[in-house]
Amino acid sequence: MQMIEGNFTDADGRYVIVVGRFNQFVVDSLVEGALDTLVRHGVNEDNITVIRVPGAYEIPLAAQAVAERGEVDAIIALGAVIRGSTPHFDYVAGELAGGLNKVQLDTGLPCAFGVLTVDTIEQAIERAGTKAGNKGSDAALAAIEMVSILRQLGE
Ligand code: INI
Repeated sequence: MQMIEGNFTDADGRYVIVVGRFNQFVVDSLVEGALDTLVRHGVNEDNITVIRVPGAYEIPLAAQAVAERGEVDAIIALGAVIRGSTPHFDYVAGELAGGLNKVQLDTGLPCAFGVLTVDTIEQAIERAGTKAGNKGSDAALAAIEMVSILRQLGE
């Protein structure tokens, strides 16, 4: 039997964090978590780029531009989409998830999904470095793992 899984010991790739600035109070903690996780797993700070876009809706287009330019091993998408009293949430979150997945499938570049899609600000805060962990950190780990897996698969 052959088992292929990612490891976290040779995280020396080039990472781009694409972050939607909307709900910045929460999002800044996600960025902090992602940066901390990348660096503590051995990624050189010089190999990390942070791109700030207006909101989550803009993330896929920026991610696509990054992927097409090359010279990157993974993208980490961060943001916070918080439900309001109108259907706006569904459009933003839906287009974000579909668009980001399209980028990773079209280009073969791992795009980790670290965008909170929650009903309340409290739920967002819980997931941005308080009692439910830090989804920015989780997304960074997923990115490191996918880089490792794709390398083993010869990509
Ligand atoms: N963008 C977010 O990242 N989170 C939100 O909660 C949000 N809400 O609720 O409106 C949001 N909207 C902005 C959107 O992402 C675009 O920036 C905007 O529509 C301009 O294209």
